[in-house]
Amino acid sequence: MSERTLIVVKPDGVQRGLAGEIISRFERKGFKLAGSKFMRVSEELARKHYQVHEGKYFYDRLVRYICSGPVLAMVWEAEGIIAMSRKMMGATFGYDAEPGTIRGDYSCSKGNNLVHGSDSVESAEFEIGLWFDEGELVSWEPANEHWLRG
Ligand code: YYY
Ligand code: MG
Repeated sequence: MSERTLIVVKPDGVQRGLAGEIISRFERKGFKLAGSKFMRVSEELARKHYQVHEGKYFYDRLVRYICSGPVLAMVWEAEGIIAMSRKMMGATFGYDAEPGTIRGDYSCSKGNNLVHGSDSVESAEFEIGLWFDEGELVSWEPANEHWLRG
């Protein structure tokens, strides 16, 4: 069963010119892109997106951070993508994320961490519905599907 996840290149990832690198890693892994948009995040969207963290000491800072510059929001698809993409992103902050992961390779910050990825099927469904309209998502068959999923 194919699964979808929301991946967002956060403002620091965009400003540092790492959007292409992050796309490239997911693309080469064999994930399928289902939608993308380059956008500014409204405070309303940020607060809803991070509602599970409401009340935590870092919540307001987190909302300010995701709204602080343009982001690249994407939906990617593959069987098991949520677990795989979380491994590829690494631990929450780059200072303790493993080398070889996106955060481990490109960040040593204790506040900015380049990328967001949904952490469960339920959160992916909630987040994709929040960020994208159904009509913005594309279903398609990559020509190399047979080699990727064999
Ligand atoms: O899913 P992930 O991004 O790895 O971490 P979460 O525990 O969901 O936290 C969301 C977001 O909050 C994280 O990307 C950075 C920020 N944050 C923080 O600023 N300080 C913390 N102690 C924990 C999380
Ligand atoms: Mg999370």
